Amino acid sequence: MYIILLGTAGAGKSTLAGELRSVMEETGGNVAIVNFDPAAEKLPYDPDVDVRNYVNIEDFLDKGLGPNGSLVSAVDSLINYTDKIRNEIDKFKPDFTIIDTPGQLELFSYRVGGPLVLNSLIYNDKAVVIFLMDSIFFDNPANMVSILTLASSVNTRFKKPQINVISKSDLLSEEVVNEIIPRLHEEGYLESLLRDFKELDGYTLSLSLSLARALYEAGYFGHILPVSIFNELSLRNLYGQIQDILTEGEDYKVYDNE
Ligand SMILES: Nc1nc2c(ncn2[C@@H]2O[C@H](COP(=O)(O)OP(=O)(O)OP(=O)(O)O)[C@@H](O)[C@H]2O)c(=O)[nH]1
Ligand SMILES: [Mg+2]
Repeated sequence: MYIILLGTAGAGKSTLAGELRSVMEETGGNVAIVNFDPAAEKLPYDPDVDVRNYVNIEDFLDKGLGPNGSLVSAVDSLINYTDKIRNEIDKFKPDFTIIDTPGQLELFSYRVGGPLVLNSLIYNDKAVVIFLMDSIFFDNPANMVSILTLASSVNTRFKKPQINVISKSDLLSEEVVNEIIPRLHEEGYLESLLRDFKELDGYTLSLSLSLARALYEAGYFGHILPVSIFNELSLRNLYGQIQDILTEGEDYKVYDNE
């Protein structure tokens, strides 16, 4: 079973990969981590499987591509190695495999290559997407709409069960944690925040209101979970939600939009 960590650059994916593995292994599970970032330089964990052993970002840079184009091409080229990578993962016989992806989110939210490669790797196995929404986006309601719209875009690409995590939640104010986040799923709440927020020009307000309405109408507020690596309970809550979706009780298909 796969846990795919996705999110904007610096949202905390790699750090969460290592911390989540520790919490998951406390209960006796066997967890493998795959570094899926061909351009990663330093990782805060020791990867069990590493795509840097299959593609070399320098080869793409040498062909004259810039750093962003090189990463896109390097990830696309992983399609040639997904069988080998899966075999390598299977040798660990993991209960769960965490995939740590690059922060260049366009790979997974707008292009076809990223989802294609990951779906080829996952093949017939179950998978959950953890989308990390950096806490910096929760400073005002227009930014909340932007990041939730991006989360919904990832969801339409992958069509997998998805938990939207607010990462680095230790950096949020108490008001946001205790009063705003718990109410986000209430129909119309985000729109009321937008109307009360006086700093938006007319165009931004009108566009944000329409997007917020569309998110509610699509029923997009299922799982939003604040998580901090400094709060072990939040990591255990995340693990609990992953288990609910992948292993326990409720039918996996309930979350599967396919
Ligand atoms: N305060 C706080 N900082 C965090 C938390 N999680 C990660 N960070 C910090 O956020 C920064 C970025 O973390 P990474 O794990 O490298 O983020 P990433 O999403 O893997 O970044 P890219 O791979 O470059 O996209 C690091 O300085 C981490 O120490 C958290 O829960 N709280
Ligand atoms: Mg990273």
